[in-house]
Parts: sequence; C-alpha cells; structure tokens
Amino acid sequence: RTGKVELAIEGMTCASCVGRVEKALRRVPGVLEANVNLATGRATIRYLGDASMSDRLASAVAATGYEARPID
Ligand code: 9UX
Repeated sequence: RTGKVELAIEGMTCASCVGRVEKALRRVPGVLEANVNLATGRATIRYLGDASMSDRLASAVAATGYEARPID
C-alpha cells in the first residue's frame, strides 16, 4: 500500500541541511516522494510499504545527524 508520513526534524538551519535530509529520505527503499520544509522543520514523505516505514524514515534522518520523530 502507499502511505504518507510527516516527520518533525530538528537541527536544520540552512538549505544544505534540507538537501541532505531529502537525499537520505529518497534513498530509503519504498520512498516515492520526499520533501522537506526548512521553515516548518517538517518532512513529508509518500511511500510504498507498511507502517514500519515511519520508523525507518526517522532512522535514516537520524543517521544524517538530525533528530526526527514521526507525527500523526
Ligand atoms: Mo550548513 Mo545546514 O553547514 O547545518 S548544512 S547550516
């Protein structure tokens, strides 16, 4: 199935940060679309997969050095 998740991300201060986070998210298998908004500190991701995707996406962001938590 396809799903959509929003992550709250902490630590992004510039456009390069946004680029890093989007790149990390787009590399996660199953991700169809990932967009990060610097002003709101939110990432919106559309994916093909199950509900465990939100944790995998948050981990992928954490591995780049930013803190992320899924929002419902
Ligand atoms: Mo530039 Mo954003 O070093 O952390 S990538 S501020």
